[in-house]
Amino acid sequence: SSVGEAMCELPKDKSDKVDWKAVRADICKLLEDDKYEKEPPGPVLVRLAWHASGTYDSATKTGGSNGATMRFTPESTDGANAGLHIARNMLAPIKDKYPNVSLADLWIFAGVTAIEEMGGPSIEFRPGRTDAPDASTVPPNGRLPDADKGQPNSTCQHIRDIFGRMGFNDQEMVALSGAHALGRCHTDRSGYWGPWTRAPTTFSNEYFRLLMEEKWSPKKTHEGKKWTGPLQYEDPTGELMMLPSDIALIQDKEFKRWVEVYAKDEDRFFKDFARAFKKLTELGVSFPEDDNILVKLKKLVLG
Ligand code: ZEM
Repeated sequence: SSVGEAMCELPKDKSDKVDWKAVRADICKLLEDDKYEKEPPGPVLVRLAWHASGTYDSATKTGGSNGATMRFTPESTDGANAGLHIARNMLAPIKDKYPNVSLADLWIFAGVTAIEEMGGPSIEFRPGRTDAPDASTVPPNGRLPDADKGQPNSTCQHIRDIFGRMGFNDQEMVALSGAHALGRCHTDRSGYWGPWTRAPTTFSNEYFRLLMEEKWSPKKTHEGKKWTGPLQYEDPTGELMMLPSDIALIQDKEFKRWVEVYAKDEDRFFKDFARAFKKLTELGVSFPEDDNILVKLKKLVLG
């Protein structure tokens, strides 16, 4: 559609003028800001980049990170995006400081930077996303995955439906899920509680190791009282959690095959994750044929 084409134009005049190294330094400052000592911003910035991208529909070529449409309703009010205004607000001063950076690029660049700074793989980043001027290209709500859709029998089907719509295969779905090494669930955002790992600001293959090695059972109590939240799983200490959609990855033979691979081989996980995350965050974005910008960026940002 003409809308899609208009939105995909590379703002050559603008992203050429961006000092990406300086933008990265400001994101790093945010990641380390004492103000957020209790809960560092890295994980929620990764979730923002993922949810900005995860609305893509390959059949209609709508949704995705281009446009930064999560600024608009109804996307901003999608239950799946609860709490992400926190991440968007954190990045607003950086957008103000660098007016030539599109918000759509900044949301992805912040996620990529956060992953790298938390010890993850380096991920190729290309600028070129533009900001939609209004709500006319906002995708409908309901395109992001539900943590307990179809329990107990069809959660795997739901995961395949959602990620298949974006164009991912089983292996990529499992690799991407490894981002749950990071961060935690917040009862006031998703209704779920707790972190997946004991090192929620370190990017690692710990999520897969824990999935394979711990005994996971439905959470019954919380802080001495009956757990009244949605079905989630806990390890024997009750300190760590898994969503029904995480447990689905060890209930399905094909998914589990990849969980086992990544639990044993962190290098393989890093490699596959980096490729899949780049693909995710570029869905629906068109870049210029000649990748001079990318080359320049690599030099600038990665040295
Ligand atoms: Zn998540 N995710 N996710 N995810 N996610 C949460 C938090 C985080 C699902 C899901 O329902 C939830 C991917 C896939 C899937 C991150 C990254 C990625 C939370 C908790 C839920 C409920 C939100 C809260 O309460 O704050 C489901 C069902 C998924 C697929 C089936 C993929 C893919 C991700 C990135 C590549 C991250 C980093 C967080 C932690 C956020 C934070 O604030 O700590």
